[in-house]
Amino acid sequence: MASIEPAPTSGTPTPAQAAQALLLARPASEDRRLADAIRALAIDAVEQAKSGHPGMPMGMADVATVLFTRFLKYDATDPRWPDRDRFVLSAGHGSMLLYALLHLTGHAGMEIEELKRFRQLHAAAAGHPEHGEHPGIETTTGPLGQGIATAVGMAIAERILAARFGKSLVDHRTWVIASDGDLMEGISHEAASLAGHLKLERLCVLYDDNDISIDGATSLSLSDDALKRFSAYGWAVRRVDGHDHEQVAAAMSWAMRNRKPTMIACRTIIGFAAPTKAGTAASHGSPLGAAEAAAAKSAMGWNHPPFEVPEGLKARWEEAGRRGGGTRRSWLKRLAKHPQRDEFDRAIAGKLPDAWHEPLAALRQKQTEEMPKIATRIASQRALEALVPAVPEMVGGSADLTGSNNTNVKGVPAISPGNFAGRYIHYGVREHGMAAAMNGMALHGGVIPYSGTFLVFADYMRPAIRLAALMRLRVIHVLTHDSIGLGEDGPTHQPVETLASLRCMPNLNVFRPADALETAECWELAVKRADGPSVLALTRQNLPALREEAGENRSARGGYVLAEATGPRRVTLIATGSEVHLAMNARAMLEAEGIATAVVSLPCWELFAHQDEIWREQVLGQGLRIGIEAAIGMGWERWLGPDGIFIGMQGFGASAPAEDLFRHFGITAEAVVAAAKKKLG
Ligand SMILES: Cc1ncc(C[n+]2csc(CCOP(=O)(O)OP(=O)(O)O)c2C)c(N)n1
Ligand SMILES: [Mg+2]
Repeated sequence: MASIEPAPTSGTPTPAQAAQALLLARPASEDRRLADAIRALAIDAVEQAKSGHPGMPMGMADVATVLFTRFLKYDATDPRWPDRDRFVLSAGHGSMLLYALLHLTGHAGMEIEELKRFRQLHAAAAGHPEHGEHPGIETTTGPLGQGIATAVGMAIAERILAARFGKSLVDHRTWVIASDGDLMEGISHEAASLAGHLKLERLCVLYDDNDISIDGATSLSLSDDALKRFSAYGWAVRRVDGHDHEQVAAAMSWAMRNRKPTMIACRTIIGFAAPTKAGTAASHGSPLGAAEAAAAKSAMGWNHPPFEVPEGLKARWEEAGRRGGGTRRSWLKRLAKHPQRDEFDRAIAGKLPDAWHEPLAALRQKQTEEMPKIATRIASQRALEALVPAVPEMVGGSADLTGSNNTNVKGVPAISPGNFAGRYIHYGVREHGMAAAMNGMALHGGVIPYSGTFLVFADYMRPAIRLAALMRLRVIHVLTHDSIGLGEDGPTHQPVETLASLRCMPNLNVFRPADALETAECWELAVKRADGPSVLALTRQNLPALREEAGENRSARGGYVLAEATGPRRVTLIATGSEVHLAMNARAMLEAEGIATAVVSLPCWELFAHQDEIWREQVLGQGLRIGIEAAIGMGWERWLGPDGIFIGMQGFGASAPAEDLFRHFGITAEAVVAAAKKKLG
């Protein structure tokens, strides 16, 4: 029988603490015990690490227990089984909840030693859940709001694959635990609105409705009614007592029968069982402290040494971890006999079809014959026309700019509410939600998401792009209208600092192709890249074709000499995208004056940076280096060295026809020639 220890510090119990005392005074059911094991492990790991967040795992332990012992479809012996339910801990600060669940259910690689190393270097049990650290961690979370939006993408991918391969292979759900902070974040609005619109009925959000965030009571900053909000988005909603296992179970059954995405608001007490800290922000993000930790365990009637779970209880948990074994084995049998088996395996493994690049190679060849003068966004559409039919897992989209981003391919249908037999998504004006959903699709597997918006709005997606880079996900962002070259829409729409800000992000490849041929090359590289995201920065305005041979993908090395100097090089003009043809014009003028000048096209800095240094030096040359890009120059010193010259933007753009803007801001061949001659003296 559990008993309440006197609080280590005096003070009147809060209403939450009084409610908790009543609950803990009852004889603990076996289900409560299962949840207590989570609480005890969370307390111990945070104490040992001397940092971490005990409150959320303690508050949500009951809900998570019901999910993992009765509803979630999984098999701890194979955490990557493709038809498993996806579980996303959006409130990533509660990472110990996930680690405790993985441990208790018997996942290899999350033994008790791992929990003892919580938050230490190279531990799978990192501060926040990190995808790749353990196969049971479906996604990296921590930046609030990302998890719930990522889960929307997982749920979309599930439906798309179910439409493609049928219910016998793809038939699973996505479960999310989200906190007050997750729901306060703007991205949760985009994600929930999209999920409601698409009728993602297999998505269930378990809202940790504990009224507490870091600053204190959520009433300090929040008066929304989350249930009404989600209901207005087209979700089915319910509120339950998050410490009542049967109420939670009934709501989960209801969610599984529902034809809408569901949100179950679970009323919980943060830090449940801690006598003085429960129900307060004090339990959110720091160790309880030895006295409070001991008192919490005593309140639960938990009499075991740190990190010890009694054998019987551990056995019950491990049994839950094997619950899905039979279902998984029947699924494997169905897969073995399935006519689309090879195709399913290939798509899930992220392997491209054998001849995927052939239509693209043919397009590149054709482009050298036709030398089209088109915008790179149009060239991108032509590349997609070659790629999308050849790579059935590519799923496109745009944040309401389909006609501007040219991300659609004729004849490829869009998905619509309840109908997922399509390969294009109208994300609406929800860039952030879109980018996070794309991460979820890539994480789910079997889908290669690409989609578009204007380059300047990369800032609206940045947190999700950052997670894609961190998680090494194959997602491709088509970002058009990439400079002042977009013209009249003016400085709000003209990116100037965006390229630099994207290039400084680790593991993101930023492509800025110079013509139609380079665009096809960059697309090939982006699709081929299985270990990270790519951005394609593309023009609104037409650009001349610059290359006459298509054999080798020259963009693959990130940069190359497009036109060599006619004599020993005195000048190297280094440019990207729309400024490469300008460099070619300047070269012609300098050469006409007897100044031997080469032009280097540098479509992808990251790939170029990976090349051998000697080769790079040869490409960039020993003469005067001039960088040309219609953007701010930060970062260019890397290629130009201390004596180089940068021709580009110094500040924001302006509203005018593009040609006037290039003249106004001094980004012209004449300006390049003048700068070169002045420097050469
Ligand atoms: C985008 C983002 N902003 C801020 C934080 C820092 N942070 C971590 S948890 C949290 C809020 C805690 O409240 P809640 O989400 O309700 O979690 P609970 O305390 O109930 O576990 C904040 C602001 C974050 N992780 N992500
Ligand atoms: Mg909270």
